[in-house]
Amino acid sequence: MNNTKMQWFKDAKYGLFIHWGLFSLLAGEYNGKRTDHIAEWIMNYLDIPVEEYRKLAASFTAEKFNADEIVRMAKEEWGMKYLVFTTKHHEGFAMWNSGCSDYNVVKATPYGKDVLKEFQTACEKYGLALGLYYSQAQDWDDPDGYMYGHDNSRKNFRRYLDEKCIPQLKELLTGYGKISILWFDTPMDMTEAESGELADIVRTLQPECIISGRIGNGIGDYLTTGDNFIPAMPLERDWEVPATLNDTWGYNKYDNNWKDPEEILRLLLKIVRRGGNYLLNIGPDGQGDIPRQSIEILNTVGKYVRENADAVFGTKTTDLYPYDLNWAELTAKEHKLFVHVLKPITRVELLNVANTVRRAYLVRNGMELECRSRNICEGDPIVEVELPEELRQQKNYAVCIELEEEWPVFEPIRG
Ligand code: H79
Repeated sequence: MNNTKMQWFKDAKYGLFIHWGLFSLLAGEYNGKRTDHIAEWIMNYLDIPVEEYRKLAASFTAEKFNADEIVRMAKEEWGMKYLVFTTKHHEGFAMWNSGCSDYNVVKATPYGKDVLKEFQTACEKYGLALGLYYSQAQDWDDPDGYMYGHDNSRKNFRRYLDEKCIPQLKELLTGYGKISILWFDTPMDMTEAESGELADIVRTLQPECIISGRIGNGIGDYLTTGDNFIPAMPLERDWEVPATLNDTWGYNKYDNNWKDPEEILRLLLKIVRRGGNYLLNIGPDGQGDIPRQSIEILNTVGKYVRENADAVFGTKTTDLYPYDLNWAELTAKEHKLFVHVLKPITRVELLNVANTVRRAYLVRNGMELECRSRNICEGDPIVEVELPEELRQQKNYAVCIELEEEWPVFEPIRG
């Protein structure tokens, strides 16, 4: 893989996924029936007829939508480096002014503005890389698009590709400035030739644009893990975890199963430690308003990420530390071992770390901390950092231990 092209992605670590479409208006409920599955699948799951579903567009007024504010928060409050927006989800509705399908946000809704253009403008203003989600195989509106759980055998998928998918892909890659990621999803039964055809279009029109693993047939530029699934160890290739803050991507007013911000922070650090990126989702409601709980979670995690940016960004994967620490996550870069302290502790004790330590400090303000390396009575090496009284009651801070050696040296457990 061309390393220069992937470099920004390797460095980015943390991004914002935005699921917004006509499904957001239903908010997990249609004709008194609720879905207990991911809410953007409601058309499929509750078998809503195309003509009925299309009527939703008439109530898309998006009075609360503010792309500038969402992107500002992502960049300035949440510490994120890129954004991926659902330009067309499986429902088939285009969130931009598509020339080849009037079933789009400009031509079919009272809102009438190009949502993607608004995201492009905001991303350029704040310096966030812009990625586009595009459901390339499933299209529940087009008679020839795939639909999971239905008989697709008599469909003319080629016609859908030629008349909708490929023309729309070209619009997305030529009308909205620099596109950093084309985030394909659910390849279904697409052949390697079909996936390759889409990849060639991306690579011809925007050679720097990277392609998500879900283009299918193993030809993406990086691996996309299962939704909300986190690899247990570093992987050979670049990778990204797409994840939700509750149990849905598209807005569902009945889903209150919000994750704890501390859990999200721990998962972010695990992912970063293992060399991946975390693409965290928000699902604005039908008006374009972001659930308050999402904002609160991302604000909390964002404060930590911004205060401890040196311990998150630019870190590299290293050998695995042999002990499971329930109070900390570790990250590292050249000559630095970062200890992310996630529970109150009396002192930092890292058994089987065999480095010579130069100094230690609190990442958020540079405060010097007393540290040493020695051997305990069983003979194993240990690195210790003393914590002042006020830190002992706290959690969620990072300590940097500067190392004589370039990388942490973790000794195996010998017992
Ligand atoms: O965009 C998000 C999801 O809509 C999409 N990928 C993320 C990023 C996705 N597409 N497919 N899947 C996720 C797998 C979904 C399977 C299921 Fe279902 C959908 C399980 C429950 C709803 C299909 C319908 C099987 C049972 C009901």
